[in-house]
Amino acid sequence: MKWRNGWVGAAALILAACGGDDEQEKAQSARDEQPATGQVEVWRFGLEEIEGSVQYEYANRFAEIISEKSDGQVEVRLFPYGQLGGLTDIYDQVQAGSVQLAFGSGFLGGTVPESQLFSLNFVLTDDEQLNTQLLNDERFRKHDDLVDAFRERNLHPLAIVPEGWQVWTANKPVRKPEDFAGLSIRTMDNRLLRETYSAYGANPTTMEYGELYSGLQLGQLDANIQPVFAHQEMDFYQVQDYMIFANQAQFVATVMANADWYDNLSDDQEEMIEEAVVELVPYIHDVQTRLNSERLDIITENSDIEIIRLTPEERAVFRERSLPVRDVFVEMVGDRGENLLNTLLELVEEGAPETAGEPVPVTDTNDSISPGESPTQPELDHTDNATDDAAESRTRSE
Ligand code: 6CS
Repeated sequence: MKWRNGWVGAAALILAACGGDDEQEKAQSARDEQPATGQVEVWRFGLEEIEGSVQYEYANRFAEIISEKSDGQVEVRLFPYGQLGGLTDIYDQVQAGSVQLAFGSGFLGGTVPESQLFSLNFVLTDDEQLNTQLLNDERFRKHDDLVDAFRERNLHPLAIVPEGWQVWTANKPVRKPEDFAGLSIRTMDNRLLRETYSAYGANPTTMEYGELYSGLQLGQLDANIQPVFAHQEMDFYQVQDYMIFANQAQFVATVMANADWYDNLSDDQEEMIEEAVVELVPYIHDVQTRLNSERLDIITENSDIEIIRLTPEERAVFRERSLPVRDVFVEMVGDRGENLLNTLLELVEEGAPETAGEPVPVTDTNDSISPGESPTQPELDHTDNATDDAAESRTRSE
């Protein structure tokens, strides 16, 4: 299905216009879906992405695992992007409990400000596989400050899902901050991203995901930031001339549950969910690397888009510009955010996940991890990324 007409945005507006009554109807219909004794229980899972995406593949496998573990007593029903309205409509609905589970990424910053941590650039390592492990290390994934940040908004965080590098596209080449001058770049709706791209010299502009193709096509925007699979899936690459790999950040989404709903699950059900999200850590890493690589092939076969890969020296210039934004993050979200940032930086420096689910090996090819094998210590080389950051921490100015 192609989304270039931006009708998701229209659907979002219509849903938003329906307001509270609509929310109540959805909550009622969700209650109606719950079983009488002996019937199948339905868990509704809202996605920020369409079928064929990383989030869809994750949720689909999650549904299979839950069905198996519950002997068919629980059906996880997926609601791909557009079916529940726009991005913030999804978050509203999981907070209200009309949807029990949902993904939340960049736009979630308005609901859970601490989640903007995942938007900071040059915090993680250059190794995607290691990043997936670090983010799902229990010392981070179950950190009290992360859990509290979500629970304060009636949400409960379950898993952290990196979906690949955030890759820039633009209608002119970008190799240094000066090249961003005058470029209107679309960011997801959070202040951290706006601060970051202002620091890079661009003009950040927020726009709903479903309206983005039109925004690029009509020239309202000059540049975009997405993982490769999304540039292809949503046709964005067709209206851009350059694709720039700076490896400055992963696209990171969280899987979250309505907190009241989660608290009322049986111990067995909570355990099923925990086992599923642990099993999905290596699974989704494999899926995202495969999807992003396959979709890059499609993009290069079907277009003349020029691929630019920044050199370490070029990346270092952007990294330097990104560092003060860490202080903005801490100013915005306070001690909780600072603790989380420092925990993540410490894990990055340590580079050895304690419990990213099953022990996760680092393979030679660096493109596949699987459960059940002993982890090996990776040779870390974060010369221009984050190893030097734990010492530097966020408080360079202190
Ligand atoms: O840019 C966005 O708004 C969306 N991009 C992706 C890859 N997933 C969801 C997110 O909302």
